[in-house]
Amino acid sequence: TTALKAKLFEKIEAFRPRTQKLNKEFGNVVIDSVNIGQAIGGARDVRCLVTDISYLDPQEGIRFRGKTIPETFAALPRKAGFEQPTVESFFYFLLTGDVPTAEQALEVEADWRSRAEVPAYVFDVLRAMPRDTHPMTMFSTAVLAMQRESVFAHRYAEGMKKTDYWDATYEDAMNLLAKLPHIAAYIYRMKYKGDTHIEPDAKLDFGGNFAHMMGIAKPYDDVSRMYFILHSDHESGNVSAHTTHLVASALSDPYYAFSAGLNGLAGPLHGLANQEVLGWIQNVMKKLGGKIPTEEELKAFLWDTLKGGQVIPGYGHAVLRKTDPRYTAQMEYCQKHLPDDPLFKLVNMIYKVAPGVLTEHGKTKNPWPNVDAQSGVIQWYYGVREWDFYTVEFGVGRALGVLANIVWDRGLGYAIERPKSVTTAMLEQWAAAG
Ligand code: FAM
Repeated sequence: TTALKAKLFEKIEAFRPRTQKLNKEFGNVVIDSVNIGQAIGGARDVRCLVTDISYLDPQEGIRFRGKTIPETFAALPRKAGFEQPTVESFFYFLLTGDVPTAEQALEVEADWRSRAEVPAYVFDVLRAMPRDTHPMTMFSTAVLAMQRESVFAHRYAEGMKKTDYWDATYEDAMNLLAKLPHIAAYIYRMKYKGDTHIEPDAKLDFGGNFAHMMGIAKPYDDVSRMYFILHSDHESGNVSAHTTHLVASALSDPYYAFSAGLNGLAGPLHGLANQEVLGWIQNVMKKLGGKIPTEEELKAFLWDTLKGGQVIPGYGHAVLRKTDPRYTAQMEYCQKHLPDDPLFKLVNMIYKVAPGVLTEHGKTKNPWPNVDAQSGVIQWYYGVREWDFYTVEFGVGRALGVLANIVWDRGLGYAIERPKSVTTAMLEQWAAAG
């Protein structure tokens, strides 16, 4: 067993009594009520999920384990020559709540390295799919195809004790995470780079190896580290996290659960928005014959989109009510590394114009940008111009959060999820009764 696993075991053991006490002694304490608007409107704001891994404040944005994004990046150790912390150090932090030492982060690196080999049949499965299949479909299929490797499923079939569920889930989560950069990069090179696969380099960390297998030079390794960390977790209620949690609650193993979560991430209102942002911008430029629009022209395009009944991708959020700090972190990266990039300038111009247009339009509760409004610019700049791939990268990052969450779900013994539904006639009766 590794030091990380031993520490996690200690943490889970120490935590369990808190959850058990709340459930047994305070189970009846009311923390929210639900109205008709919420029942019809996607359970918005209903407090009925628990996670200690991240918390999303509507004004401030995400905190990972109590730390804001700048605090997280400042706290984590860096390897010599890296501008960004490693994904491994971040995962240690996300899983345990403790900032790792440089040595502890290296142990995660070694652990993932030992689990990194992707079974050959995964590539066969990918190769059997039509090349114009969306890369998210390929990514999710590759994850699902590996379900036969599940330690959880095998041990469950052998009669594993409930208190060991977290252990088997942890093994699956670590095995999966270790393989995701290779699978994602393989899909990229197969689909878009003339089917030229680049073998992983065992010396490299998660982000560095991903950049290497994508075939993109420095500083794309640091870009990847930052990107994966920023996209990791956004508390429990978003579609990808909630889906992963829901499916895992049936004791479906992490392969089933994460594949399902990816399918949710593939929706245009969720993770696909980052590809939609680039598509929207390119469309604007095409209509202007390749020219960068003026603010007035941009305004007109925003209104055209809204009048056409479409959403402005990358703007609005179900919980956030201010500019997403994940947007800000990426904007600051751009200001430092690509201040004169025309696409970055255009995205900044949208930031100047879109909130006013959306406010005047008057529908959205949040006219400010989310993470997806900025992430594509960075990818584009470093040469990843096939924007339908962006959500796959989001998915690699999101795996860190959702898999850490389901390890803890099993550690704390969360129940199978089963909310109650009602009929429209019941809602009408309650409505009439006031
Ligand atoms: N452009 C146009 N209309 C918008 C809008 C936008 N960017 N954001 C919200 N609205 C509309 C929304 O469609 C709804 O209209 P109807 O009343 O006609 O149904 C109305 O404003 C009220 O919506 P809301 O309460 O402000 O937002 P929701 O909580 O229902 O939805 C989002 C949240 C994110 C789905 C929504 O803002 C949206 O569609 N944004 C564009 C897509 C996007 O960027 N998604 C990525 C979100 C991101 F953080 C992520 O998951 N990666």
